[in-house]
Amino acid sequence: MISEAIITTIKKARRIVVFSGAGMSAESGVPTFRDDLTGLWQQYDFMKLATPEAFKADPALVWGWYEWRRTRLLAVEPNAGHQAIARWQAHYPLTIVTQNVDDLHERAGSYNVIHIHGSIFAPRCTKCKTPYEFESHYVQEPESGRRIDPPSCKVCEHPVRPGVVWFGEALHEPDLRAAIFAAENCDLVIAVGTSGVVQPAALIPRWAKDKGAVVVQINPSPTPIDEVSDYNIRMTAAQALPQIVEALNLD
Ligand code: BV8
Ligand code: ZN
Repeated sequence: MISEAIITTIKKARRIVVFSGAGMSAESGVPTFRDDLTGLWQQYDFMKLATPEAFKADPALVWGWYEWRRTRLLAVEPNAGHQAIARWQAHYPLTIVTQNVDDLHERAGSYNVIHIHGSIFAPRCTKCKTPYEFESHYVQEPESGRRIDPPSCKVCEHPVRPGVVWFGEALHEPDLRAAIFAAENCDLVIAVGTSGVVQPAALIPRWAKDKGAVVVQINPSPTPIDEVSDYNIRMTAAQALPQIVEALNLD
């Protein structure tokens, strides 16, 4: 049960930031990065695979991994946590800053989602940056995964790359600025489903706190965000968020 003190604090908020990580999508059946990589990628460390070096060394392995993740994402649905946030956003000024490269917030009905680590649905040319359009039909990649040569750009023939921010790459400046602006101008941050490890994203709750916001964390496990959070709800996203939105008596 979420305490009355937390609900009262949330009810007072007028400018809200929801900062989500992989745990937000876990109850939709999307493995978090803490879960072991499976299939072809079992023997790889996510941190080494999600890098420009890995793509340069073996583009087919990395592109195959993203296609495996993308096609599996097309087969899952937003969970009750995504839906609760979308309902909340229909009544309050609420900005979503997500580290997730999936589109589950949008598919639940949320809008203006800031993807600070990019999107798996927005590949682009490695050379001229032209966005690449996926074929409309898709075949879900086999469980075991496979190497797939990245497609070539339709404009300049160079290889296409996933539209995500890899480790060692700078975040897309406009997205980072929008996220910082939202954090520094809100009065409540809900940090949900993030291990609070990846920088600079993990600083978002701190930036908000430094400007006077209240920080509420939703995560079954402790994280470094515990150090800045005013309240910790030790529940999952799909358990806690519907309870919070229910208590707001929105409709
Ligand atoms: C940068 C897109 C500088 C890709 C991602 C050494 C060398 C190089 C860089 C570094 C280095 N040391 C530090 C760095 C910086 C590095 C970094 O932070 N490394 C850390 C990990 C040591 N950061 C970077 O490289 C960033 N760029 O610093 O650039 C620069 C500047 C100028 C010029 C050049 C460079 C870029 C980082 C972005 C990496 N890309 N994603 C892809 O998806 O393939 S990060 C990726 O991993 C996710 O986006 C996410 O951010 C992160 C995983 O974190 P979480 O989302 O928190 O997920 P996780 O699985 O970790 O945790 C899940 C949590 O949910 C857990 O706490 C769990 O308890 C909880 N949970 C589980 N189930 C539920 C739940 N909670 C609620 N409900 C549930 N049901
Ligand atoms: Zn090109």
